[in-house]
Amino acid sequence: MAVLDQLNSQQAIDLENKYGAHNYHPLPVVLSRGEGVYVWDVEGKQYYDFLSAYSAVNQGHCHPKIVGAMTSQAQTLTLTSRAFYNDMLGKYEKFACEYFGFDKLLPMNTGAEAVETALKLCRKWAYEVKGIEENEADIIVCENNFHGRTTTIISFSNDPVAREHFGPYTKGFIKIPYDNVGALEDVLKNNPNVAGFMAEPIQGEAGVYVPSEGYLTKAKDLCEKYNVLFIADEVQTGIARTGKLLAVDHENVKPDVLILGKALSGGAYPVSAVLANNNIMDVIKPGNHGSTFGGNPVAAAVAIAALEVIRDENLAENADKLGQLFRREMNKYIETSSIVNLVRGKGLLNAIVINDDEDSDTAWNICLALRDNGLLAKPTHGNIIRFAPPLVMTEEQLLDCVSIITKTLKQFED
Ligand code: IF1
Repeated sequence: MAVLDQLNSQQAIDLENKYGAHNYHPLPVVLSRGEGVYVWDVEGKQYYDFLSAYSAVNQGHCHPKIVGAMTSQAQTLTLTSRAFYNDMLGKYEKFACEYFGFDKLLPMNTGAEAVETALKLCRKWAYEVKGIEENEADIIVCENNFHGRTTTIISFSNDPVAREHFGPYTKGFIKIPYDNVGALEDVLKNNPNVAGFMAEPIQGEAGVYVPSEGYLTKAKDLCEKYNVLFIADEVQTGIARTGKLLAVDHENVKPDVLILGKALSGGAYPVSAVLANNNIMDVIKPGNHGSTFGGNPVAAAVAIAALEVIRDENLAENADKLGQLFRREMNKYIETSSIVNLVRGKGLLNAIVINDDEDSDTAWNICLALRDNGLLAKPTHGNIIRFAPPLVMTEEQLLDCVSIITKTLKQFED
């Protein structure tokens, strides 16, 4: 078999099982093409993509403007490393800083790298600006968080599957319940060594938990009161996914440090970023931090195009409108459903809770049936199914998806 021979689905799955580390348990479908809201498997069957690569493909698969920018730059200059300047990085940094309203941007590649960058930035600011004793900085995080899979990040995870047997763990993190202002204030009041508070404005992997109205505002106010950096991890909720450019925009909250990834590139290329104002970002000096590919010319060209698409195609407004339609239509079904308890979310980041135990395989079986009916989604934890289609979806396509979802769920009704 030549390496690029066309495979059928089972052959592709067998190759991955034989030669690939088993660090995922994918839904059994083998995709070979994507365009807009659709993907096709190797046998040519078409599906609606209702996961968008966990909100990385907000602009739709293979968006021509993004692919065009990537192709053009890839034929010109792909990588210089940061040992030298290049003519794309400064343009991207200026564009993105003005786009999100910050003084500076530190370019990285993956979401986890950007989270690690934000944690290092927060600690250095704490020692050099706030004046916390060296190596004593604490950063507050939330229970049931998901910020990536590096050793430091899983050190403050409470997901045993992500955390166990990867010790020893990094110190300097305090966990509090999500959406609990009192718990945040208690820690801030009693711990002078807190450098920052990092949170997802909506907890994605935990099951699309939307916090109470005003939570982000109160959290930011407390951070200001106690001179602590508010770090918003918008890797999944950002880039128009929740119906605003950023999820924090629903409360007009400006984080001290903003973490972006995923749809910052429209899913075409690994691009992530940390944004902050000079009083914070200027603690970073040459040699403190970086990455071979961070800020490369292709990433810069792709990110500019991806952000222009979000703006020019009004994708935040579309996500807001279609998200309301989706929850309205799903709630009509839920009124008479024995299998779904509720639908929750903001914009086009939604989830349904299946009326079965956490460790049942009902949600998984529902996703297999959705696949057979032409729509791809995957459970988050246990009995919760996340629904996150590309933001370029039309109302007609969304209603088609709602009918596929409700028809499929009815197959599991008592
Ligand atoms: C996988 C989860 C989602 C993220 C937030 C940082 C990162 C992520 C809020 C790290 C990444 C991805 C990782 C991907 C599946 C997906 C995921 F299921 F893992 F938890 F979306 F909820 N902050 N989330 O959601 O970004 O390093 O991956 O670029 O690991 O399977 P990354």
